[in-house]
Amino acid sequence: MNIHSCENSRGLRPIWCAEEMELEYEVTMLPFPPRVLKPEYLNINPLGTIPFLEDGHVKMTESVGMCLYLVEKYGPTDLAIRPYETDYHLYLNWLTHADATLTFPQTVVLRYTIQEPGVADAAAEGYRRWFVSRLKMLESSLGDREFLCSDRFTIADICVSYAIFLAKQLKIEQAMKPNITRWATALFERPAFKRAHAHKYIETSG
Ligand SMILES: N[C@@H](CCC(=O)N[C@@H](CS)C(=O)NCC(=O)O)C(=O)O
Repeated sequence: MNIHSCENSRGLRPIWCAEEMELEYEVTMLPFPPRVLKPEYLNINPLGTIPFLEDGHVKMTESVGMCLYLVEKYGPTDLAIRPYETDYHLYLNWLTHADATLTFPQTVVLRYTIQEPGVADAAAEGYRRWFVSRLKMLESSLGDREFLCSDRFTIADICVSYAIFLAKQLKIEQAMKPNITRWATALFERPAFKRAHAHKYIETSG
């Protein structure tokens, strides 16, 4: 299995998941954005996005889908919640919320503050506020629990906490609300997260 990724990207989700499960996998680290700095990567993933997971005939472009793939294909693992568990609906909701509600506005902020600064400052500011206001559910849900579902660490924590990791990279300080900060700080102390985060891109000549 090979996961193509860039530093600090959503590739952290499947790599962190693979580390928690102690799976055998390889990582190919790329410069960001690979579609510009490594155009040959488009032969592997025509979208040019990262992460990209290859596992035999399996090819995937969605980081949340990759985490689901890993826990279902290589489980059983407590990182997954089963349909008969009380919090199954929360698990599905958080996994979808992670990208459909949280990282979607962050992508606009990233694009117009880092990749194309000055082109759409109002959009960047608007989506920054949108993102912060969409954190309400996360902050209130974490008021009385250590993890998002079923009193244990799952891929819902991995997928949602990436949005907080990215908020830090984007310097969206308003995201660091008390419950979110307590939860995310503990998650990012996990050895498997640290191992995932340790993958770095090394430039080679030629
Ligand atoms: N929904 C995809 C999004 C993938 C995506 O857009 N990744 C960003 C980085 S986190 C990317 O590849 N950006 C490169 C570009 O825009 O060229 C996922 O969750 O994996």
